Amino acid sequence: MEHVKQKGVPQNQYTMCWLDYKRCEDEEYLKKVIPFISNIFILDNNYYFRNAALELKEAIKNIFGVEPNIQTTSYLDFHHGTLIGKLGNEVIEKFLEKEEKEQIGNEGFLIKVVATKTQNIILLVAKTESGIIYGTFELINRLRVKSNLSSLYIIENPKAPLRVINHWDNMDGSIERGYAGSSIFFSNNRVKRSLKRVRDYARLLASIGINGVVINNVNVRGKAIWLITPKYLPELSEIAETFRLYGIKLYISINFASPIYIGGLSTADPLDPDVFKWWQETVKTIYSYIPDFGGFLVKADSEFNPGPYVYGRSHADGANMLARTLLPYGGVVIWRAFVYNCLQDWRDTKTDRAKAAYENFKPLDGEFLDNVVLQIKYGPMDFQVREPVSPLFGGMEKTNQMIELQITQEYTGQQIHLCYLGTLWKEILEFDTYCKGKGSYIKRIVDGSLFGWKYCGFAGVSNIGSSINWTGHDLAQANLWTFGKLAWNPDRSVEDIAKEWILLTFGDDKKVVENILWMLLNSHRIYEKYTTPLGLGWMVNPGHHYGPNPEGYEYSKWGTYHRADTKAIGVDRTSKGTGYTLQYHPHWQKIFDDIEKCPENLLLFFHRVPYTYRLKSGKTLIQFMYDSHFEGAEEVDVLIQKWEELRGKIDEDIFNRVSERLKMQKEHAIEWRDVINTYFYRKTGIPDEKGRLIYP
Ligand code: GCV
Repeated sequence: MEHVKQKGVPQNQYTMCWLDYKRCEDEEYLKKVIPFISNIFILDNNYYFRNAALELKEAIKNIFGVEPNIQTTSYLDFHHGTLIGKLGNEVIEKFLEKEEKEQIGNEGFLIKVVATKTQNIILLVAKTESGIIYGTFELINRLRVKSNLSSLYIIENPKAPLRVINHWDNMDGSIERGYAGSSIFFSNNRVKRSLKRVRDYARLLASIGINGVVINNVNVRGKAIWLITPKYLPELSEIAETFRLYGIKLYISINFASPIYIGGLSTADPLDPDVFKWWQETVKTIYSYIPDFGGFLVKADSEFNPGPYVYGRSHADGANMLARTLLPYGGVVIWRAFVYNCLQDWRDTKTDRAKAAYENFKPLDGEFLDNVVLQIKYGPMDFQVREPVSPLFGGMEKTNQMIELQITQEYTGQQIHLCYLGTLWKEILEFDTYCKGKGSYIKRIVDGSLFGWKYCGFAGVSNIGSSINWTGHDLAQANLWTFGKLAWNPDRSVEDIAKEWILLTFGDDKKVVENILWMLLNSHRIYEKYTTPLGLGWMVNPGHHYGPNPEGYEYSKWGTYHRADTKAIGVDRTSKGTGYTLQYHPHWQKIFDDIEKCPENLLLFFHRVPYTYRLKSGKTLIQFMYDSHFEGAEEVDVLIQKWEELRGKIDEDIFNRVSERLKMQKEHAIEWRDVINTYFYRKTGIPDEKGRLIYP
C-alpha cells in the first residue's frame, strides 16, 4: 500500500490553520471590546514592536471589522487602547506592581486590563521582543474566544528554554517522511526565492511559542552539505531574518564530514587541529551572515551518516569540538542520541536495538560541554505508535537533554489516518523516571527544572509542507499546535489544548467542539488497536513505512522485530533477556521485568509471551489480538459518523478533504485488520473464538 502523494499549492492559496481569523458576530462583545482595541500604542518603537502591532491590527480588522490606529508618537492618549511595551518603560511600569514585574521571564509576557470610568486599557508587557510577539498572538486568541475583558489577566512564561521544530527537508524540495506536499524552503537544489510562505509559517510557529527551527534534514547529503557556506548563507540570512521577526532562531543540520567535503581536508577527526580551525572559520562566517544563529543539529554515526567513531573518537569529542566553535557566539550543538547499528545481527539474544542509545551515551554523562544538548527520541526505538520512555531521560544527570517527538506521522498513519498525538505525548511527559526520587517526571527533566540545566527542551519533527492546509490532513494541524503548546507548558491538559485549537480553527458551535474533541482524543487509541497494540510496533512496509507488513524491516536479514513464531511473540527485554530493563531506575526495572506488573500496553515490548497467555481481562493474547483489530477497524466508523454529523457546520472544502481521508482510513484500517489477523491465524492455527472471518 503506497502512501498517497500530496500536491503543493501556489502562493496565497493556502489556509492559515488556527490563524484564519473569522468575523465575530457577537455585537455585544464588539461593543465592550472596541474602546480597548481602537488604538494600539507602541511604547518601544522598533521593527519588532511595529510588526507585533501590525499583527494585532490585522487581526482586529478581520475579527471585529474596525481598523485600529497604531500610534508611536510622543503624544499618547492612554485612556483607551492597547499599550505594548517592554519592562523598564516608565509609562508601562506605572501600571505594574513590583511582583508582577518580577514574574515576567525572558520570553514571557503579561496581559492585564485596566478598566476604570476613564480608562479602557489592555497592557501587553514583556522583557524582550520575543515575549511581545508571543503575547500578541495570545491576546489575539483571547479576543477571538471572546474572553471576558474585566477578568483578563495573564502572566505566562515558557517552561522549556528550547522549543524547536526540526525539518527533514531536502534541497530538491522533497521531505523525508513528509506527508503534506514539498518543502517550503527548498526546491531544485536551491533556496526558494519567495519567502511569503516562510513568513506565514513563522507566524504560525510564533503563535504556539516556538523559538527555533532547523530547516534542513538531519541526513545531510549532496548540496545540503554546502548550506553552511557563502554559496547559500546570503539566502539563509533572509530566512533567518523572517523568523527573527517572530522570535525564532535559525539552526542548520550539518554533515560531520564537512571538512572533507567542503574544506578539502583529508580528515574530519574532531581532535585534529586543522579540522577544528576549519569549523571555527566556518562558524565565524555563518555568524557574519546570521548574528543570532541558533547552532547545529547533528546526526552522527547513525544510518550511514559520518561521525566521530570513524576516527576512534567519542560522541563527546565530536560534539564538544563543534560546541567550542559556537560558544563565543552563544550557539549550541544539538547532538542526536538516535545512534544504533542498523546492520546489527539480531540472532545474538543480547543484541537489542532498544539498548543502543543508552549504551552509546550513558558512559559519556558529564563529558559534554555546557552548550551541547543531547536530543533524545521519546522512546528507545523509533517513534512507534507506543514505546516505553527512553531510559536515557533520567539516566544522564549531567547532560542537557531535549526530547524529540515526531509530529509528522511516519508510523502513525502518515496524515491519511487521523491520529492525534497529544494524548501519547502527554503520557510520555507525565512518566515518572524516579531518577531523583518520586516526582522526577520527564516534563521536569526536559524543562530543565529537575537538574537545573540551561539548555534543554523540546524538538518536534515537522509535519508541514506546501499543501493547501500545511499538514495534508486538516485535523493533523492539531498535532503541530499541541506540540508547541506542550513545549510551552507541559503541565497543561491535552483536552484543554485540543479544545482551544478547535475553538480557534472551527469556532464555538457546541456539536463541532464536542465531536472533534472526541475524534482527536480517541484517535491514537483507535489507530493503535487496528495496527500494533501491546507495544508490538513496526509491522509496516519497509521503506515508506505505510500499511501493514508483519515481517517487514528494511535493515535486518536476521528476522523480525517481534520475533513471532508459532507459539509466542514479543522480545524478552527483561534483566534475564536482552537486559534492556536494567537501563531503568530499579522502580521501573522491577515493574517492567514482571510480566504480571508490566503495563499491558507495553507487554510485548518487554516480554516474550505465548499466544495462549491470559491477559488481565481473562482473554488469551491471541484472542486479544483478533478483538483489538476488529474493534479498532470498527471504531473508525465512529470517527466517520462524528465527522458526518458536522456536515454543514464546517467549511465545505475542509469537510470534504477530511471526509475523503476518513474514507481512506477506513479502507486501510480494514487492510491492517485483515493482514495482521491472517498473519496470526496462520502462525498459530488458533481460530477466533467469535468465529469472525479472518482470512479475507
Ligand atoms: C531522518 C527513522 C526514519 C528516517 C529518519 C531517522 C532519524 O529511521 O525512518 O527517515 O531519518 O529515523 O530520525 O534520523
